Amino acid sequence: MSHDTPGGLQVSQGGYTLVPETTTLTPGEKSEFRFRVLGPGGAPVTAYQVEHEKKMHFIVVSRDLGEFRHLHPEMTSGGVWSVDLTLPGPGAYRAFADFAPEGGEAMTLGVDLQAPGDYRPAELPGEERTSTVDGYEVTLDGELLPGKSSGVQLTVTKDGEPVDDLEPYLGAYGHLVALRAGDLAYLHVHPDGVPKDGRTLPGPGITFYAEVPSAGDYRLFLDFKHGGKVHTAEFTVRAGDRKE
Ligand SMILES: [Cu+2]
Repeated sequence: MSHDTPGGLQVSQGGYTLVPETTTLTPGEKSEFRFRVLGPGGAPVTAYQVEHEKKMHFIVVSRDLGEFRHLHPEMTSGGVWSVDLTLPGPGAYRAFADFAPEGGEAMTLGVDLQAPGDYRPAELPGEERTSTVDGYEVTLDGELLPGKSSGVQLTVTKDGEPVDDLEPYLGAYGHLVALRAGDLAYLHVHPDGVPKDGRTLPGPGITFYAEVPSAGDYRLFLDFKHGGKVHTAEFTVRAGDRKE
């Protein structure tokens, strides 16, 4: 893993540029969002590597980190990616394209989106290690250590019982996105183990390895699949608080 600028902070990086057809959307209205990635020669990239079962992961968050969407656009002709997108309310949003061009390195490009209207940004919730979503309770254990890879474990329960039959989602039992509060730096987090590797159980625990670039607050979004549906649990974790 490289140690230069974190992902997601730039719209253009290493010769690749994220080009949305529009950056202003009507709040609360579903629209087709289209974008391209232009390569070093200026032509749209049409060949991508599959990562976590998809060629393109598209994440949209509100700038206050209160809203999170993890979408998988379809590639249409000419390297144009298309996805149905609803920005739930007025405000400023950040969209991330997480991909690896064929023959190139994985990268995450980011661009601002706007939904006009009055809004009040929400405060980032304080550190919280338990998240409730769709009747599931998810607990996060472990620390994020600045500049160091560290393991965090998420444990899923429902009605007080451990959930031990998680369903594979994007080639793992969970998919975790971590964003730094303040600038929305986008961090790659890697699951430990994959389904059917002979050692990775389908819950209730899911282990990830993350390396955060600095001390501070991070918002974590865990997607997991159970009962045929994808659920997203959200956490605030403060990195660098504890002495080693
Ligand atoms: Cu994805």
